[in-house]
Amino acid sequence: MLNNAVTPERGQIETMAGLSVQHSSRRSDCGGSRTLYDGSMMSRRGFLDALGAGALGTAAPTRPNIVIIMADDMGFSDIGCYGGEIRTPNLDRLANNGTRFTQFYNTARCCPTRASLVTGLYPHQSGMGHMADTPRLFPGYTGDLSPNCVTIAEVLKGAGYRTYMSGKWHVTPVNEFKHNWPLQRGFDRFFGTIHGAGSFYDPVTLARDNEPIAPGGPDFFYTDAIGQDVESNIRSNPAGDPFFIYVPFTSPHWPMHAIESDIARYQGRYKDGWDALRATRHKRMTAMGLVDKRWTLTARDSNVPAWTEAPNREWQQRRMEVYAAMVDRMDHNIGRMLRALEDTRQLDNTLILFLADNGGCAEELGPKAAARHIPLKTRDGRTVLQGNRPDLMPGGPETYQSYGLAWANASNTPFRLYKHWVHEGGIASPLIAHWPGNVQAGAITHEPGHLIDLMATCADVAGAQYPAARKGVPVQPMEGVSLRPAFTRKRLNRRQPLFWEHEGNRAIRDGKWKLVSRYPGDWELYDMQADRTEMVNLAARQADRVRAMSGAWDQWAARVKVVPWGEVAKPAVPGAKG
Ligand SMILES: [Ca+2]
Repeated sequence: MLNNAVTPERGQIETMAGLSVQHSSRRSDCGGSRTLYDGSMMSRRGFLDALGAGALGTAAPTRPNIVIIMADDMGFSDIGCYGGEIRTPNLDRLANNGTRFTQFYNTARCCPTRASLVTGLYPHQSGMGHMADTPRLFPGYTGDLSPNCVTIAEVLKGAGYRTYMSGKWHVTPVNEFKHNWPLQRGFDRFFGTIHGAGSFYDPVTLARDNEPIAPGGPDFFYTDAIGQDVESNIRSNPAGDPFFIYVPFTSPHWPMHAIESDIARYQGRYKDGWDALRATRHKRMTAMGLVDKRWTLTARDSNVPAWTEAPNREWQQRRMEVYAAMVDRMDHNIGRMLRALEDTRQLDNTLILFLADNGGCAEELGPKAAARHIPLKTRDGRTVLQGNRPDLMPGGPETYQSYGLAWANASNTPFRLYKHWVHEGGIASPLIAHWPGNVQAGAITHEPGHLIDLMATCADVAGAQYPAARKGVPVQPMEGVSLRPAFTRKRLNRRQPLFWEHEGNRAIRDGKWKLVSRYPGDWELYDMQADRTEMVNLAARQADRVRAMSGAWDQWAARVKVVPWGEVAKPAVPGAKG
């Protein structure tokens, strides 16, 4: 068992920003970072740089820039290089010149994924066992980044990196306190939203650095604004200083908002419906080597009608057209970043990672979902007509709809279930790694990876030391391993299974075996080599394996402070919504 927290050890140095780093080559129990040079000294210099007190431009030129780009609520099969028909030439280019992971995992939901990504911990260890919007008194469910964790930005800043973020934060509650806003969590600059959802024309909680701001001119569109900010940061970064940029787009999370000229590109593209789409994507994914021929395509969700029997088919098509346009626009802005990297001659010295925060989202939006993120009026004064109403075509600022269950089912081809669940449809994500000369071009790796590995990967490639303490508070050891070996088709050095818990849904992945349950259901056991689409439950036939794996899950759950969902979901205040 891993320790939950490390205590300060001899040989630590307290940096000026409050992080303690170690002289020794002590590793985290799960692998941790390789120290390429004296991390403590570099950390000290990095913080001096960040404070403007050190010599600028002294960073070693070999340290790569790191850019992590994330989509929001996007299925495994949506982008072109993962079998989708959506036009994503820039992501496809990254895939052609980089490596695609077929078994990379997120944690099924916005807040837990973001917290796990930035801290290298399981969500509950970071305080984000559930959502920032529903804080609870349990330590793993405060809905706010814990004091005893560090972010990738804090770690890389300690190694002399410039740190930028453009996009959705969603790891601290929206209130008057800003203690866990990006600038208080290691970022030099921030543009984006603190909350988890919002209009693309008028996003709620928009901020620059530590101050709320209003959207720009009448043509403001959030996806473009994020791309513009990233481009600006790349072009204005001081020459010679390595940078870390975290780009969590909100696309294609609902509401289905897209620019009309983008939607037009997909007009009629979905006239054959979701059944044909699932079959076509599955065929393409199999031909690409992303999906094994032995895996059966899951059946259409039992709550989805056959396309030929579906009502409102014009409206249904439009929902998916808008969704595709949202992904298309995100890709367009990724192209803008790539051009900026090329223009500044940094593309070859930049590790780019692209992933999604959870699988396709089956949530249907009702007409009365009053919420912080839904504007009452458009910026030009029209009433916003919220909810999935077939009499209203989505896309414009006066609409507030989702693409719904049937299309999410297609997004997650060939898997079953969705965002929220930890079956493959909820947690399987594309992961593209691009770094010329360091990541094999045009390759596919089947090594399982997880969000917890991104901290270890960043620390590894940056030569940064993961600290033992932050502001005098011991920091938990990171949980993941560096993905770097898989960049050149080597095995990862993982010595622990991977684990999940979200809203009572549970899973453990150990080698080829996955034990998974859908709350409040029983454990199901799958052989992921033979059956990654989770069609043949082997639990009854392999009771010993179920017992051993469920026991390991129980130990993990106790260690990372998982609380039974029935307890968590009880109203925090009598009478409040649970
Ligand atoms: Ca999400």
